Parts: sequence; C-alpha cells; structure tokens
Amino acid sequence: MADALSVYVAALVDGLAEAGVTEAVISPGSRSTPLAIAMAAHPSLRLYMNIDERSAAFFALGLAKAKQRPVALVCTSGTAAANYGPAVVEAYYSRVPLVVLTADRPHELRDVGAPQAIDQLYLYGRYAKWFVDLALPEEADDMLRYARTMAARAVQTAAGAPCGPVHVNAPFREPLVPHIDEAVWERVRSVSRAPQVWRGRPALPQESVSALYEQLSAAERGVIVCGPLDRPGFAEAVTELARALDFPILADPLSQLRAGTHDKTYIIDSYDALLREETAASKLVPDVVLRFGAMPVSKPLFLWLKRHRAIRQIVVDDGGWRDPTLSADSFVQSDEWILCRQLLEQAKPKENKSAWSAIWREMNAIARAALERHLPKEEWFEGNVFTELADLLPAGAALFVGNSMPIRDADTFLFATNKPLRVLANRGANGIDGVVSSALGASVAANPLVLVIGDLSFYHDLNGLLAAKMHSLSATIVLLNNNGGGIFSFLPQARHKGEFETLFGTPTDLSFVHAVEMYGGRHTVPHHWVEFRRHVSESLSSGGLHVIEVRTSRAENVRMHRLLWNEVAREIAKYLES
Ligand code: TPP
Repeated sequence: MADALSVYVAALVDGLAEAGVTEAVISPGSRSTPLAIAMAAHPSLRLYMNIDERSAAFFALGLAKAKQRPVALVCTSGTAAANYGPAVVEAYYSRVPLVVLTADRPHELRDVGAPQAIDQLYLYGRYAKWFVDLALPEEADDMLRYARTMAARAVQTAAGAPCGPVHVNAPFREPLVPHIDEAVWERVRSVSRAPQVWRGRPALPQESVSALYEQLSAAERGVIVCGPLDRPGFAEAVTELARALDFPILADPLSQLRAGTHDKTYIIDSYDALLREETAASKLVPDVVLRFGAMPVSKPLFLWLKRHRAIRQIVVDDGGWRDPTLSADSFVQSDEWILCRQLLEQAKPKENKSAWSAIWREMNAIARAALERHLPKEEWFEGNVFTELADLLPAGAALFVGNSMPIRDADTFLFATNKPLRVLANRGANGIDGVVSSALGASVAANPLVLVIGDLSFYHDLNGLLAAKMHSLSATIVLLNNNGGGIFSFLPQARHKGEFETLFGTPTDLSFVHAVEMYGGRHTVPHHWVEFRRHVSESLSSGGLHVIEVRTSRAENVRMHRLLWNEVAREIAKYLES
C-alpha cells in the first residue's frame, strides 16, 4: 500500500501534466523533495534544474513565453520562494502563464522560529492570479481528487486570459522522500481525472461589431497601433483589416508584425523617428486610433497619443486595462484576432481611398531611408546590430531583446522584413534583471536564438548562464558593452556632470571573458562588422553558448542617435516643403 505522501504528490504532479504542463524548472532543496522526485518520475515531464531561484524563475518565464504554455516552477521553503519574486512580477505584467509551486513547512512549524520558514502565504501578493495553500498529504480518495483538481485549476487559471502566474504553496511533513512506482500512478489515475476545462475567447456580439465598424469606416484618417502581442494569426488578420480600412499600422517590434511573410504594405516601422519631428507629428494626426496589445516602447508615440486625447482612441484588450496615456475613448474587450476577423466580415472595399495612408507610408519610407543612409558603415554603433541581425538570422529565428537601449534600438533599426523572425523581450515591468535566463529559457522552444543585451543587464544575470551549460543550450548573446548604463546619457540626468558617472553611468570595467568561459561559453570580441558577421554566423552553425562582445561608447552612441534623428527631421522637412 503506497503511503500518503507518495500518492498525494503523484496526484498533484499528474494533475499538472494532465492539464498541459510539459516542463518544470526545479531548484534544489529538501522541503521540495516530494515534488522534485514525483516530477522526475513522471513520464511526460521534462525537468530543468536551475540552482539560483531568481534565474530559475526567469528561465521558466522565457520558456513559457516562447511556448505560450504554462511552465511549472518548484523550489524549497524560505527565501528560495522569495527569489521568484521579480519573475512573478514580470510574468504578471507580461501575461505569461507560470505555475509556481513553493514547498513549505507544515502548519505547526510556521511562525514559531523553525529554520528556513518564512510566511509564504500570499507571498507574491496580487501578482499571483490565484493562490492556494494546499492541505497536507493524505491518501484518502477524496484528497487525491483534491490534489489533482488543485493542480488542474492552477494550470487552467494561469492559462486563462489574461495569462499570468499562479502560486501553489505545498506544505510537507517529514519524512519527505516519496516512493513513486507504477502502482502509485495507477492508483492516482484510477481515483480521478482532472476536470476538463473548455475555455472560450472573448468576442463582441454582432451589433457591437457593426457599431465599431461604422465608427472606423466613417473615419477619414485612422491608424492602427500594435504594441507587444504574440497572438498566432494576428499578423495576417490585422494587416488584412488595415488594407480594408486603408489605415496604416504603427507596429512595435514586439507586435510580431515587423518580420514575417504577411502583407507589409501598411506597416509603419519608423514612426519613432518620424514622430520626433513636430511638423510631421502634427500633419499625421488621425481622427481615430485602434490600438492592440500592450503600450508600444516608443516615447514619441506615447507622447503623441497623450497629446491627442481629443481623437477617438479605441483600445482592444482581452483582459486588463492598458491605457497609460489615459486617452482611451473606449475599450473593446475581445480577442484581437477574433475582432479583426469580425470587422473584416463587415468590411466593404473602400471606394475612394484618400491620400491619408499613402502620406503615412511615404513619410515612413523617407524616415527609414534617412536612417539607413546615415547608419555608420564602418564604426561601431549599437543600432547597426539590429540591421545586421535582420540580415544574418535565418528565417524562423528568435531575437530576444534586452531592456534599456536594445529594445529602443530594435524599435528604430529593426525594419520591416519578409523574413519570419520572432521578437521577444521582457516588457511587463521593463527590468534589466533576469534577461539572460529568460532568453535561455526561450531558446528551449525557439531556436536559433540571439539575445541582444547591455552590459549592466548582462552582469545582473550572469548566474543565468549556468542554464546554458547544464542543459546544453544553444544561444548567441550579442553583448553591447558600453561600460555602464547607456540609456542615462539620453536623459536630463546627463547634465549633472559631477555625479553622473557615479550615480547613473556606473561603469563596471568588467572583463566578461572570464565569466563566459567559466560557464563553458565561447567569448569573442569582433574588431569590425565583417568579423561580427562571421562570429554570428559561426555561432549559429556551431551551436552552444556564444557571447559576442561589441565594445561601444556611450557618448558616441548618443551623438549618433541624435545625428540620425536630425537627418530624419531634415529629410522630412524637405518633403513637407516640396
Ligand atoms: N534595476 C532593474 C532590475 N531594472 C531596471 N530597469 C533598472 C534597475 C533601471 N535601469 C534601467 S536601464 C538601466 C538601469 C539600471 C541601465 C542598463 O544598462 P545596460 O544594460 O548596460 O544597457 P544600456 O543602457 O547601456 O543600453
């Protein structure tokens, strides 16, 4: 007869797998032994051991983001669980499904000074979509049904729109080692199956679709704004809608609209540079905005939407309230793809297309050409990394983009291309933490993968590199080493020369080669772009961990960005005068 601990954790773990979890990221510990052993014994779970819980949680986040499926996390009690905090916050804001399982002391050892015991109840506060403090293991059939149902509920809650993290706190009493054999799986499966969950996606009723279509088609000058969104089929649907409405699409690099085989006619990729130019920004003001996804990264776009609150701004979101400019005139609570399809069913071909979208597209082409023409040919410039990678990456590759300047440079320099690329980033809370781990987690499901990251962000998650070694992962990391936080040189703080370097620039003068080699990676420092290209291509074909360090200058970087923006402004002014 199997003991209570064994059958109970087996029911829990089998419930996770039955509900669709295929990967678990585990960190070592004693209290979590029942979960770790049951997961290792489960025939359909793949485990990733990751020692540092902060990195482990970001690894799981990256994996779940790339797979668009819930991933489980397991750690022991105490500060181990607290180390999941940053990734749980990121998962909440970026809507990534995570099932966080924290082992805990039993109730009699809580709040009595027991070792490695902290208050784990609601540890992640409102960042967990759902929390449960499980009952202690028991072997009664009802308790096995309970454990399996809780597991299924956790997975389904994480995966329900908007996706996010859930927290399952699991107390265990010693002895902690379960004995899982075939008889245990048979027992738990004979007692129960997890309830099936039929999940629908929100959609508008027909009258609302008609009313919305009326508003959109009556507009002379409309634009579609697409922020971070990774919804299969959306690119095709929204580009078809843009054509039907004759609206340009301002496409953030994380909208998955910049790269792919879908129609690019209406894609505007240089709006960040364009909207910095005042005359262009006022000439291009629409009378309706239809916005999908999270808020785009572009600050000029943000300010432009905020400045024009008088125009009708419609925010489409299948959950949540993402309107940081406080300018939404209405919200549409619908799945994005379904809404596009519904609107398309109503659409009649526009008889007289106005010059509106043509002007947008023309000005975009001018801005883009100016950027391309004035990009340095020889010198190092961080922006060139994105034009180079767009060329070098094979179709189907993933580009993970770090926060701070990399995501902004992706916005400016990752131009629309017919090559399918998946562009990923942690834009929920915009942290510079956990980026290496997130990218390595994503590389499990999306490969080849190249991460572009700043030196401070890379330093922040050096521990994350261990995952590449332990799990023989392949990833190319382009490390933009400008010796400090390059972004701050663009901010007003840069004028405070006295304290700037100490408080904001924060050069570390680190020699990253040692860290990379410690984790079994190959570290290279190209001396010119030809070498850079060779290193990237070689890394992609040889596999394994590669860090290609591009040494740049923060001061030169600001100068070059300003020069490029001025060139765009000059070309646009010339166009407007003509
Ligand atoms: N700490 C976290 C966890 N997240 C943050 N976003 C910050 C601090 C504030 N921050 C934003 S950008 C930045 C810092 C410290 C500098 C990043 O430097 P680096 O990664 O080298 O990129 P660069 O600015 O040079 O592009």
